[in-house]
Amino acid sequence: MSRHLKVASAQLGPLHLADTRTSATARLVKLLREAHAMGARFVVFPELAFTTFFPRYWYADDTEVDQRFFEFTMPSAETQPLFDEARKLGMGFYIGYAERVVEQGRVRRFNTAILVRPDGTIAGRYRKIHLPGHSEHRPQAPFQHLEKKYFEVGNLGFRVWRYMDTITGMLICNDRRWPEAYRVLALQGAEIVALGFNTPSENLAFPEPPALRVHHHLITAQAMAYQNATWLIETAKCGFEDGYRMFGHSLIVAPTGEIAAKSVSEEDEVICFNADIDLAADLKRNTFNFAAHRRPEHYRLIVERTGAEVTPSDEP
Ligand code: CDT
Repeated sequence: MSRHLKVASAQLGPLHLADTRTSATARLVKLLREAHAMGARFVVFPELAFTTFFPRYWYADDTEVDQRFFEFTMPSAETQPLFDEARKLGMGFYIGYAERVVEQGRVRRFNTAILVRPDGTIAGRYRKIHLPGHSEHRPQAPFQHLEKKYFEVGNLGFRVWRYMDTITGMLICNDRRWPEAYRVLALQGAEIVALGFNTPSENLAFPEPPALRVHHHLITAQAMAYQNATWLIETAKCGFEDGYRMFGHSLIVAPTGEIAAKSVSEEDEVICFNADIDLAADLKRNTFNFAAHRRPEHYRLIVERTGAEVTPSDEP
């Protein structure tokens, strides 16, 4: 008999600077209940789900940033109601937040996601590895993308966990543009990849039609799910946050590369699908039977070289 898990993506509309963690948590609890009413047992919430997408703002003072946006503990008094409600409903969830920790006597800040079991305990933690944007203030730009200022590169690698009778891995936002991240999860047997995102509708680096940005989001999601034979749940925080727009298009993608469900708004919205976790079995036994077909001896450059170098062959 094949395994099924009813999964949901709980998209958040905008969170403004004036919004509190308490009000964000109340919205997350409402979405959790909605997902439960739809029959879902696992819910994926967005990246940095308790605050506005603050890397768009320059703050010189770390203490202010810590107080406004970073979580010193998870859960905290303000975020605890989400954990309590999930435990009451017997639901697992993924959620992203700005994590401030002291490790070996040093303050460290990460863009983090956790996987929480239906009993409220934390099964896994992932700290974002691909940090987009810049670290210096660009006062001329319409907004900032300061992930390289506010966060360190994650130090926990790409991992998967036994979770709700599946093998589940986590990624965060920009990771979805990098095939290497998914492949490392797939090589550990990932059956589900959960990912939250905040993607500005406008490209800071060069002019790009907003529709093309959505297109890139969709084609990467479909390709990554198929090429790695995993279910993929990608959840947006979106809409106009204090006037800065981010797109929605939260997704549940099957291992076949088909979009099983997609959000239609840029507001709080739940989408849900009863995922057949074993749908990937044929792909994993055949087309993407890694053991039979991968040729890592020819992939060495992937780990030996970071940036592209023009190195044409002298041989015909
Ligand atoms: N949050 C995050 O990582 N956002 C980035 C924006 C980069 S613009 C190409 C993303 O990849 O969606």
